[in-house]
Amino acid sequence: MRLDVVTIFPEYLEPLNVSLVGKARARGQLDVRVHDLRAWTYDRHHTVDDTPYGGGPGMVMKPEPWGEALDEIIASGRSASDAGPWDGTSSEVADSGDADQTNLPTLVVPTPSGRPFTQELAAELATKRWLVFTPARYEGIDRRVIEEYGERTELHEVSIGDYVLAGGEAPVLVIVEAVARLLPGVLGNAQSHRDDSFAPGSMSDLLEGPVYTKPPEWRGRGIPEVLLSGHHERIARWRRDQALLRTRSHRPDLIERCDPDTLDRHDLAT
Ligand code: 6GU
Repeated sequence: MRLDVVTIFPEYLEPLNVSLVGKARARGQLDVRVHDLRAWTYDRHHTVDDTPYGGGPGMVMKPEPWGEALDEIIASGRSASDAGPWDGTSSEVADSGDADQTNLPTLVVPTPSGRPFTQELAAELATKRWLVFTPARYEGIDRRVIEEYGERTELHEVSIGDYVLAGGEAPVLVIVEAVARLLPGVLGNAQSHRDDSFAPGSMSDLLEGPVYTKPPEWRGRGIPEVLLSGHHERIARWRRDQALLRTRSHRPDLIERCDPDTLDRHDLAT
């Protein structure tokens, strides 16, 4: 998968060199390209923002640098091989130069007014061969940029939660990590995300309960007896009860929303 990020703070994306995403890059599973938006400005001060039409506080990011940056990045993908390895399940055809979307990226626009980023959207983005992220500072990007590229490409405006950050760079790190770990071969063990909290069809969308490892006693605290019992059925039941209790305490909304058929008699008694 190819990932491009256009930002006025390229150094904010340095963590993409580390850990899971860094290793996926080193293995050639991810082709990450970070671009400085100011490379597409031509005045002495490399201006990327201006005052909002209609007045009000803050600044708005000017459309021209974004338009030139996105045009150039999109044009760089006009030959299909530029997007790196692909598993062959989708059409990878020679560039015909016409308006088909074969070699166009999916744009991801981080914004607090976007649709909520969920595991489901992460899984959808993980099926794409090319994502382009446009993290903004200030009060956001001139709307005409979103309109223009929303007509030319698939585009998702995405929020990572109900709080306000100073810019979209941290959300890009969040989204890229959530997507990268779903790519085939990136996580060591294909089972490791099967039971994730929020994974579709996992422990019926409950939060995960507590976990323990050696030593068997630490600062006078032991391990729940059942985990030492070797009784797999009782262990599974205990884990489910713990997941239910934790979900009821931290995320009662998930229990309200869940399919009642996924709860058994024991669940209802917990
Ligand atoms: Cl995607 N951007 C900003 N600036 N703030 C946010 C956000 C995004 N998601 C939640 N808060």
